[in-house]
Amino acid sequence: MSGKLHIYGDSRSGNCLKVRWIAEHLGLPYDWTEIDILAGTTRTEEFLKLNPSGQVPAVILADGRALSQSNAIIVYLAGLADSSLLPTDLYERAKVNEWLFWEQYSHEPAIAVRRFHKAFLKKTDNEIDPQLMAKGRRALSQMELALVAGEYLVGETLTVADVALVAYTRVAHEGGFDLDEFPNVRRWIARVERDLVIDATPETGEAA
Ligand SMILES: N[C@@H](CCC(=O)N[C@@H](CS)C(=O)NCC(=O)O)C(=O)O
Repeated sequence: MSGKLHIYGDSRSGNCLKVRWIAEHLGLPYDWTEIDILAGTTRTEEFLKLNPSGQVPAVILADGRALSQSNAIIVYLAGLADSSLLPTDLYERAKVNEWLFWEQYSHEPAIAVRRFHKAFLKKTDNEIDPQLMAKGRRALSQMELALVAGEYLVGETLTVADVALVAYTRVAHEGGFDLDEFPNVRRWIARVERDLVIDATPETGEAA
């Protein structure tokens, strides 16, 4: 046990970057072990002891306990730091959860998965399930509508909902999605990238 947060992640993965951005935004010291998901490192016996789901991100907290699932990790870290990233008002907090669950069910499985097939596995559009484009566009349209009312997804400041959602939205074009169709979403991406001090150019241009 290092006494410091330890993140196991693939730096091309939005789910993993959520955790890094939160740690950096909150000034939490951390170590990072790079895990190459394409090399099967998440399936080794050693890694499966850390996260039986065989997925990154996974963390060992400063107190030695393990945690996985990107959104569970970022909520925990924001709570630990008593940060405004997690609203104290119960309704607002529930709205944050609404977005976090929605991200994992209706957004990431379409936008991140299509991107993975296109940018990582180099599949042609014809080889990719057409449902992914349709579902991803529906998700982007829902965000576009939500962002008519405000600058952030919940309330008037950055929350973990924005962090979770920006991870794959900002690189949706790598999955073939045209973000020009969603001007509110584009402005929100720039705002969240500025708040989190994320370089607007993705690390590799091809992340999972
Ligand atoms: N719901 C999980 C999804 C994690 C996930 O899909 N991780 C991918 C990388 S983005 C992974 O580890 N893939 C490797 C594998 O499944 O073997 C989360 O939010 O943490």
